[in-house]
Amino acid sequence: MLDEIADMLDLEGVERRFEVLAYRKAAQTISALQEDIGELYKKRGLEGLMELPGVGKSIAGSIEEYINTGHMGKYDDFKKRYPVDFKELTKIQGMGARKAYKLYKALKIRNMSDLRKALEKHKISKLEGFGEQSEEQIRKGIDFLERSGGRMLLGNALPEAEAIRDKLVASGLADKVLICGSTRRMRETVGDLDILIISGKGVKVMDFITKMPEVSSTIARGPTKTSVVLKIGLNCDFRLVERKSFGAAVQYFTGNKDHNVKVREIAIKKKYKLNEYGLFDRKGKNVASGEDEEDIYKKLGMQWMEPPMRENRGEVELSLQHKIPKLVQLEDILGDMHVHSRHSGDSTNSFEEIVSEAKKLGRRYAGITDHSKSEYMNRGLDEKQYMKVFAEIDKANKKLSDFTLLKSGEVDILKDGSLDINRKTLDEMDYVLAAVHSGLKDPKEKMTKRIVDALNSGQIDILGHPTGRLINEREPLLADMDMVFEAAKDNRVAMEINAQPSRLDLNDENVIKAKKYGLKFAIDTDSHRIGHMQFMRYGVGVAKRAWLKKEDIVNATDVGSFLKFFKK
Ligand code: DGT
Ligand code: CA
Ligand code: CA
Repeated sequence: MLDEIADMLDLEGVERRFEVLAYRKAAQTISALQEDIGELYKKRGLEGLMELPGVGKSIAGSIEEYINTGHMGKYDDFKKRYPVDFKELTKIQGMGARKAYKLYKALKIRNMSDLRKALEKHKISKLEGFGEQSEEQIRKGIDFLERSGGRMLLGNALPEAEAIRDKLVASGLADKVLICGSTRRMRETVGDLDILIISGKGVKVMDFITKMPEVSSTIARGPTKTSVVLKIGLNCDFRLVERKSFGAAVQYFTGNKDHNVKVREIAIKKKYKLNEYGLFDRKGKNVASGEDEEDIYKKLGMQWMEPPMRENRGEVELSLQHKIPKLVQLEDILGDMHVHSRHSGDSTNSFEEIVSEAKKLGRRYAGITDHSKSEYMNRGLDEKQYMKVFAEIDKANKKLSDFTLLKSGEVDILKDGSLDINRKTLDEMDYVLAAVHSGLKDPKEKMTKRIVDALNSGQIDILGHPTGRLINEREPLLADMDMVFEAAKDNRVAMEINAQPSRLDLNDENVIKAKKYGLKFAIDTDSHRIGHMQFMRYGVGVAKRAWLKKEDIVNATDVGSFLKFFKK
């Protein structure tokens, strides 16, 4: 609601730009809170709200009003003047609140269904300031939105699945609970959750599930399968499995389907029958009747592999030859090369907090990568400010015995392929992380040249979130990735696997491609909050899906070897 108020304030004209910023900032703060804002208010009242960064008296009052009454007067007033579903419409790429409001004024479009009708009648192309191309862009935007339809980010689905699993285990009703499906394979988005359970108390387990606070409604309930809709907007299938079938069920429901089809063909060739109940020989005896799926693979003469590999991308063939690589593990990651600190605008982390959290997670070094000056919205740093931060890093390091902070920056690659920080300052960095942040829709040739020129400058060590995509929100930038990878190889630049759940950039497919060029990778959390440092596992998931080994990862070594890699 606060974000939408900001959108509507923005329509009122430039005089209100400071209010727009205030509402945006407050919305950002609240969405990043670890704690539920209602809880915080219950505990600490209006005072507590006003202590949140960017939340002043007036906004705190609105929040209080909303918590107590379910309404926000300010929001309702604005809505009367701008009766448009901005939240829905601005999900369309390239559709800002301003454009949506123009469509409302001209064609009375209030929501998606109005917009679709207008598109059908080609009304938009005839509007002043819109035209054919603009109409086509809106149509494409809607298509993209639909394509992503209903798939939730792994970063939202996995913690929910784990919370449910933990509650089932804690209830004492289930002997074993395992999350399978695309979640176990660490796919970047998840269509639904698949949870397998062993329990001697089937009826009670199903009762427990349908009454969980996470569940909003029950789709179907049977003795061995219950399907529910979760409040977070995801479906979840629960299956009760007998102990003697558990291994087979885990293998089956982990998938993916194409992998399963291949494995079943191998079973048939070896005169077995494989299904979710077991691996049966000609006499109908289950020869892999354990809780462990590894047995199924073993009996078929195959080597077991981690679930992220199971996408039918050659892993079955490799497994038959017993050549499955030893994949990189979360514990192998000793450094985090992309961490923001409170020195630039969009983070609140202090060095102390970063070090203490990183240590807790088993890491031994971290690179501080505050934004550079072109990111003025985020109070990016100029040369002088970087030097000050570096001095502070030196000071902090003197006090640390078992941890190293590294000097870096998330330096902007400008439109002409140059970096927005001068050479002298870049030379002071332990390594340089650079990224594109603007003009993401530029044509392919222009974008390719921009990135390749930047890589050829010889000043970059890690290319941050190389495609700029935001899953379900923003398409990747257009660049010839073969040319990018080629240039990266020539200049010894590592590709980032950005572990933010909405980025996962590079994605698995691009990592597979980059690996063919012999490139190395940095798996980074891009943390803007301390809690983000735990996102590392999603980046490792991408790496596993691309079959990466420890040797492929520049930050899966000690700090000395990490730095040596970039000595040019
Ligand atoms: P999702 O939910 O779209 O993110 O992807 P999955 O992989 O979780 O797919 P889901 O939930 O439809 O089914 C879970 C697993 O069950 C799937 O990965 C493999 C297995 N499975 C589902 N349908 C079939 C099928 O028709 N044949 C075979 N062999 N396996 C299937
Ligand atoms: Ca699923
Ligand atoms: Ca399913």
